[in-house]
Amino acid sequence: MSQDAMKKAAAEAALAFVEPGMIIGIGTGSTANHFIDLLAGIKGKIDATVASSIASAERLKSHGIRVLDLNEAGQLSLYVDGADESTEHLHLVKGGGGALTREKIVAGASDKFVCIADDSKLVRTLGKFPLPIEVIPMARALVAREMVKMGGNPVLRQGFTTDNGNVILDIHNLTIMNPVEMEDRINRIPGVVTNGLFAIRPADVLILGGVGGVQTLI
Ligand code: ABF
Repeated sequence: MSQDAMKKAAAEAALAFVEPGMIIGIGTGSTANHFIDLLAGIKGKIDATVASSIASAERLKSHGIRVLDLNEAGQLSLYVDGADESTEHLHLVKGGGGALTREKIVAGASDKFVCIADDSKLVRTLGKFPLPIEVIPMARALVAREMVKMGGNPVLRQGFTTDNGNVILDIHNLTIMNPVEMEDRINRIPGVVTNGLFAIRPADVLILGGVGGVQTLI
């Protein structure tokens, strides 16, 4: 079974959380893309979606699925998205695709966050995957210096601008023992829009596709 087939299996299992008339938050990335494509098969069942990126909004629209602005949608019942790393406590690192800020906003506006991934994303300790931080451009060097003080090795994501017009610093070499504390600490550095730790508001359900099938952690 390929890694992509495992992602698709996780996306398929997430369809069980879709209820009639829902407005659903939709994430970004290859696993979320599987979910979008599968959702197209039951699009008559839902009311609409809110997308965490321009790319996902375009994919949803190409399937004829209604996409709303979050401000008109109000509180969402469900948010389905991928991750770059997860612990068994459902603390996540996200943002490899650069959409972390919009993803965190949509997660914050959702009653239930179902994270979908292949089982290679399950780790004991977060940090092997470089932690993305979205930064207002004039604060790039300041934030980089502060992250060096925390033991990280910041690398500017080259040739990349977020949907919000900002830059991304990818922080290598972190061993994140306390994700809640680190998420808060990084967010307090001036110029940080947000960071890719989803620990203060973790996932509620984690669906992992693997060779033996799908497992669900709650
Ligand atoms: C988004 O897509 C992210 O937050 C994460 O960076 C990424 C996961 O990518 P993939 O589903 O392609 O593995 O959800």
